[in-house]
Amino acid sequence: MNKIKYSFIVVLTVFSIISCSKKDDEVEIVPPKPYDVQYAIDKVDIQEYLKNNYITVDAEYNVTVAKIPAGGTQPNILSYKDNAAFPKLLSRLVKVHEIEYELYYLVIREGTGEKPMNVDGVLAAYSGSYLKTTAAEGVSTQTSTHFETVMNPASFMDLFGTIRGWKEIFPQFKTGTYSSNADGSVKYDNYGVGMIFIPSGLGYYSGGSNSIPSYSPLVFSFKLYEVKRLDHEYKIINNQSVAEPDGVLSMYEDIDGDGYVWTASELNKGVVNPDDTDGDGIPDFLDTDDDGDNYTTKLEIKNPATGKPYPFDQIPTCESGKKNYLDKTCHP
Ligand SMILES: [Ca+2]
Ligand SMILES: [Ca+2]
Ligand SMILES: [Ca+2]
Ligand SMILES: [Ca+2]
Repeated sequence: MNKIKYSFIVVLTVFSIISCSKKDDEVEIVPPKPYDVQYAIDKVDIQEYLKNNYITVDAEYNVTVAKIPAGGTQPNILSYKDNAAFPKLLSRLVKVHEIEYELYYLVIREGTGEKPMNVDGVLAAYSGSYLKTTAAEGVSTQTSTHFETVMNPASFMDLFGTIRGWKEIFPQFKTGTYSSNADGSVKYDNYGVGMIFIPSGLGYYSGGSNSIPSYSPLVFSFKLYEVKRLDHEYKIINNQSVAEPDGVLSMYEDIDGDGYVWTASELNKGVVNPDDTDGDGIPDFLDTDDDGDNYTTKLEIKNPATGKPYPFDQIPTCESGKKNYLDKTCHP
């Protein structure tokens, strides 16, 4: 889990470096490889992986991946491409880094509950591996190295702080149903189960992360248990991000309603951000003044019943079984 969160910390650090003026003692950094060059390599490696491996899914929806042995008749993962039934291998086009990625994901089960958007909190079990392909004397060998498994997630992860591959694919799945175990713990059923096959440009890229080497394509299997709606505005104080929510949940700041909101750096150059009302380069979900009239959104949103702005810190008490959120309403 820490590894996934790490990318957000890195992003914030990069922001703070960029915002400082250039200093004489600036260290020289080896420039990362061009994204198009690395993607061409990763694309081939991921295709190889999809061709050479098969999955088994147990009764608890745990996914195991194994190499098809010589002469083996197991269906490879690629054989599920656009399958009518599940598992179904699909892909999303991701336009970033001035190129277009085809991001593959496998739907093992869609789920029956609610979909997160790409900046919601998710409670998810997952297992991750990275791929490495080496060529020696004309023979190419592909290895998959497991780096982390979280079977019983204890806390929500904000997808905003995760790698791009996660942000793109989790919104394609739904949560499921809940019941109580005899010991009082929550039992999850009918939740979404899937896999993602992530080119390094949509993962940790040149930086790697902990045990994950730079330029590694990543493979995750996951189960989506719960979604938590979040409110994201923040300000930077002493290089730390400090929450400054405007009271409008990020899901309601998705102006074009496509289920995704992006920062300027997550879009190709010249693309107009459909979720940036005043066009100042800061999308509404991070903008404390969405319409750019110099009055903060927080003080502008009105209670439809009274026509007056909400007292911001006043969070309603919700009936049992519902949670209150910063948009001042109660949700199941
Ligand atoms: Ca907000
Ligand atoms: Ca959107
Ligand atoms: Ca804006
Ligand atoms: Ca305003």
